[in-house]
Amino acid sequence: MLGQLQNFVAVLLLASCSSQEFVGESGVRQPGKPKLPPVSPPVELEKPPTTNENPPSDGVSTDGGGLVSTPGTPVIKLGIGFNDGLGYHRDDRDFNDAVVCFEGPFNYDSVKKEIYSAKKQTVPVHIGSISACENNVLIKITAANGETTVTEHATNINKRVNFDFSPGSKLSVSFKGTKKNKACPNLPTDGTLIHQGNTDWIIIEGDKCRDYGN
Ligand SMILES: [Ca+2]
Repeated sequence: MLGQLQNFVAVLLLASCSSQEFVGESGVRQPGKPKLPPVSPPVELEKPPTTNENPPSDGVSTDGGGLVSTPGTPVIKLGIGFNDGLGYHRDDRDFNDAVVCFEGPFNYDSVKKEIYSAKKQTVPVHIGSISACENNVLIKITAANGETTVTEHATNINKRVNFDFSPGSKLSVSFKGTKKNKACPNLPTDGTLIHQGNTDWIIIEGDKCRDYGN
């Protein structure tokens, strides 16, 4: 009886052994490798969610409200150039007679000509002019709660001035003529403000500061 049991166990062991060998052999003989590709897609599937996280930080331009405080908002350089010779027969329209340039995490809507600060920050703003005509620039910063500060500077100070921005605050730049000559016959010197959205007088550009001129 014991002998029979030993034989039975031995048969079981053999069967088990040959079964493993058979699996092993079949794995070698059969072109089992095509089964590998289906294994890798799950790895690729992990990538799309990572990619989907990018669009939110992609919001360089504001979506109208502009009250975006996305931590990922990239630093942009903006140059606001003023051309004071509108109407002058030799007007070069170089938009470099006065400039306001700065950089930081801002959202700029190039259609609405609106600029919003993406975060709380202090930004050195370059204010300059080397025109024969003279003008001031008004820097208006409107916080998300409506609180507004306006400061006025002669553009020919040619230096950087620090401005404080709160998250979502809006920057509005206007120029005001103070002294004209024949090269800027239409520059209003009666206190009229020329806002940054007025493309006859002003250009707003990325990565360009026209801090040169005549
Ligand atoms: Ca000019």
